[in-house]
Amino acid sequence: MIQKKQLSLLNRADEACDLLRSHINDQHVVRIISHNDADGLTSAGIFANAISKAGGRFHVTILPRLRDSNVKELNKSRYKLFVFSDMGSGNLESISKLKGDVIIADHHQVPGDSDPEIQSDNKEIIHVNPHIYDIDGTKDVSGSGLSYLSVHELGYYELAPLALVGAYGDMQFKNGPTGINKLILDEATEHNVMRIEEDLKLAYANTQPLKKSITYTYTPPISGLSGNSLETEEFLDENGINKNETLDRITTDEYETLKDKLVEINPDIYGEVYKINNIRSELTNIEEYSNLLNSCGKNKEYTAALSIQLGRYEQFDYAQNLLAKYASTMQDGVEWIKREGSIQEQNIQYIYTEDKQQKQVAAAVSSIGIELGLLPDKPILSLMRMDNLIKVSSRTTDEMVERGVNLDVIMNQASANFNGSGGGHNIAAGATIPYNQMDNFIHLVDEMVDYQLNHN
Ligand SMILES: [Mn+2]
Repeated sequence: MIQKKQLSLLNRADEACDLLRSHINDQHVVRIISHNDADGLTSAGIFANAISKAGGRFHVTILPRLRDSNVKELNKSRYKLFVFSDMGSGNLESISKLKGDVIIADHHQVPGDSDPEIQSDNKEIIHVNPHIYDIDGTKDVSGSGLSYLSVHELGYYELAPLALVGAYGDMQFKNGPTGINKLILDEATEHNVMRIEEDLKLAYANTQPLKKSITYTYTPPISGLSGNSLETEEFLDENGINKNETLDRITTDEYETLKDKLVEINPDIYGEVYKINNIRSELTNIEEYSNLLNSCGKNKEYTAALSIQLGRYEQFDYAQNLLAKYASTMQDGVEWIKREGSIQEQNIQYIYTEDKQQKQVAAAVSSIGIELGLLPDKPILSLMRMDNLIKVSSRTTDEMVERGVNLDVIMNQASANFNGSGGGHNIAAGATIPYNQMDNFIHLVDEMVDYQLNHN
C-alpha cells in the first residue's frame, strides 16, 4: 500500500525524471554532484546508469561535503542541468543561484531557516526530499532511493538494487527495510532483479574466509566472536567447520552446524538477506556491495566505485583489495576501542584520534563499540584532527533518538557557535570546527544533549 505522503514524494520524483529526460533528449551533458559514501556513490551510480541507458551523457564529481563554494564554482561551467544527490538540501540558497536547471535528490534534513519549496523565475529546481512530505529520511529512504525514484519513470528496474545498497550503507536496514525502501525492494523482487533469502547475516560472506567473515560481523553482534579473531578460529575448529572457506563454499553439514551454534549466541544472526540477481558473486549481497563502495570512497577511488556500478570491472580486483584492507582497519579500530574505550562526559562520550588509519573507521567503530556493549549507550563523538580543524562525526542509537536526541540540530548549532558547520540526521551527523575550540565544543554538545533529553 502506498501512502498519500509517499505518493506526493513519488510525484515530485517523476517531475525530476521528466526534467532529466528533456535534458537527455536535448543532448545536454548532465552534471552530477554526489557524496563520497556508499549512499552517495550509488546515488551517482543510479543517475549515471540511467542517463547512459537512455542514450545521454554525464559528468560526475564526488565530494566529501558540499560547500557553498563548491556550488559557486559550478556556475563557471555551462551545464544546463545539475543533479545533486545525497547532498544539496543544506545548500538551497546557493543552489538557487546556479545558471541551469537543478534536481536535488537528498534525504538530509533541510535547515530550519531555508524554504524547501525553493523556486526560481528563470529555471526549474526540483527538490526531491522526504522531509518535505513528513517522511522519515533517516530510515525510510536514502539518497540513492531518491535518486532511483528520480529516474523511475525510465523503467530501469535493474537499478533498484543500487538504491538498497545505498540505503544499507546509510544503516537504514537495521530492522529490515521500511517505507520507501520496502516499496523499492518489493518492486525489485517482482521484477526478478533481487531475491529475499533466509541466510546467516555474516559480513563479507562471499569474499572472506569464515574466520574473518565472522570476526568482521558486528551487526548483529555475535558475542565473544565479533571482533575476536582468535576466539573465532577456535570456535570454528571446535565445531569442525572449515575456517578457510567462504560461507557459500562450506558443506551443507558445516552450514547447519554453524547456523545452530551462531543462532544460540544471537538469534538475529539468521534471517532475511537481500540478494541481487544476475551479478558477479562478490556483489550478490547488498551489504558486501555497500562495503566495497564505501571502501572505494574512503580511499577516494571514485572512478572505481562508479565503473563497477556501470558493470565495468577493470578495477574490480583493486577495489576488492581496498575492501579487505578496510575490513582489517575496522578490526584494528575495534581493538583500539576495546583497549582504550571512550572519554566520558555527563551526557555524551567521545574518542579522539590523529592517526590516519583510525580516522577512516572512527565513526563506524564508535557505533560498533556501543552495539557490542564495549561502550556506554550515550551519544558518541568521534573527533578527528585535520591540521587546525577537527572533523566531528556523531552517532547515537534509536533509543536516544526516541528520548529526544537530535544530532542534526546539535551538530548544526554547536558548530555554528564556533564558526564551524555541520548537520546530517537525528541519529548520525557531522561537523567541522576549529581545533582550538574542541573542548568548548564538546562541553556545548554535552549541554545540548542534556537539554534535549530533559525538554522533550
Ligand atoms: Mn545518505
